[in-house]
Amino acid sequence: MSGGSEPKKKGPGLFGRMFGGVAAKTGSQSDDGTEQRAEAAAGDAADAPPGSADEDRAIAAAVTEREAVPDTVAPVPEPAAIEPAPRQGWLARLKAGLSKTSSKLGEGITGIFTKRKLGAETLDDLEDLLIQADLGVETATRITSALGKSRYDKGISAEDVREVLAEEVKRVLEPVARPLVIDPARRPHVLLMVGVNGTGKTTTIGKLAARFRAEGKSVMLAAGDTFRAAAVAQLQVWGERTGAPVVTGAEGADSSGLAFEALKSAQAQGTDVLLIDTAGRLQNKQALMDELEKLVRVLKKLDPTAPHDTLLVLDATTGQNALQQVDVFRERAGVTGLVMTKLDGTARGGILVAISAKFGLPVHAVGVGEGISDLQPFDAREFARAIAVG
Ligand SMILES: Nc1nc2c(ncn2[C@@H]2O[C@H](COP(=O)(O)OP(=O)(O)OP(=O)(O)O)[C@@H](O)[C@H]2O)c(=O)[nH]1
Ligand SMILES: [Mg+2]
Repeated sequence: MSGGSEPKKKGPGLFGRMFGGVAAKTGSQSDDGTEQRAEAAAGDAADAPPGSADEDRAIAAAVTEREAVPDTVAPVPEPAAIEPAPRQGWLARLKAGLSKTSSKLGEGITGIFTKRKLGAETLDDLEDLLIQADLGVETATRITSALGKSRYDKGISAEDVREVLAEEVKRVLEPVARPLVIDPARRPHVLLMVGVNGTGKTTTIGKLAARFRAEGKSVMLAAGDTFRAAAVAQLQVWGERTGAPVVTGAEGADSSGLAFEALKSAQAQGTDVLLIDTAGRLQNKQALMDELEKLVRVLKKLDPTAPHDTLLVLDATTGQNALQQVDVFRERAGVTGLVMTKLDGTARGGILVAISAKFGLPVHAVGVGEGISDLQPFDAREFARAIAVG
């Protein structure tokens, strides 16, 4: 095994710089809430395509309903101390999470290439194995043709095959491994978090908020998951931990109106980053996907360039369904980048390779645990080696 197990240095580390004395802004954020809500409704009605009177009525109703319940903004706590991210340990967790995939691949490759020569038959078997590991037909074919064209005309060891696999997987992942870049010219840079239920959206928001705060940025969180009170409470805990104010609405309130208010407030305060949480939704639920489209439309009334990033959070244990999630969320919510969580569990990480080959969307970060520092930038080489070599 080569130097693949050695964590690559990534500058001073995401959490390396501690708070630079930048306190979260504490100005009142909902004192003109009624006006904002009215604006949201009016704006939406004005922009609605012809024949969408129903939608206008629905928005107006939602806004009226919200007016009956005063919105609150969680009190802003002192910024909590955030531990620097231990990068050693991270790779071990990634490897452990992907060990099921890598050992299955390893055993399979050993089985195929022990006592057999490289040829059409062994390559077919390898292709099947790679497809079973969720890597996708395109990548599987790419790997087998790379091997077919290789100099290994007679014997090839299982180790050699795994090295070729690592190299080809890295080649697929390298173009998509792109860090999340916050544009300092935008105040705020708006990040919208979307995905199916339970993938880790809220947790990822918390981890990102911690990272941005550690970089000295001011951060605001919007509790756009208004379906469950617990979801709001969960985000408030992250707000407390990271010293970021949380804009909340009443349970069942219109999430577009809430996002609108949060953006207006963040604009007024010159906040650097606004992170908007949304309720989990299955990609095949039309009404819920419509709601997400509406949320994006409403944000654009205040800032036509917002949201600046729409991140789809994928659960690494999901498998093939993740492909469909990307397809639909990209189409309906304009997803600009991906975050894959739970790579510390019994992950089926191969799917990220298939997704990358098919969609080419940036993969900004991966989650390897529930803790505040368990979100790391996506590293193509480390991931490829964790899958292929173990
Ligand atoms: N092991 C592990 N657990 C994670 C990771 N990210 C999130 N979780 C856990 O996954 C569960 C769901 O996370 P949430 O952040 O609530 O997910 P969500 O997408 O906001 O869920 P909904 O709002 O219900 O759609 C929680 O128990 C998290 O602690 C990760 O990278 N690794
Ligand atoms: Mg959530």
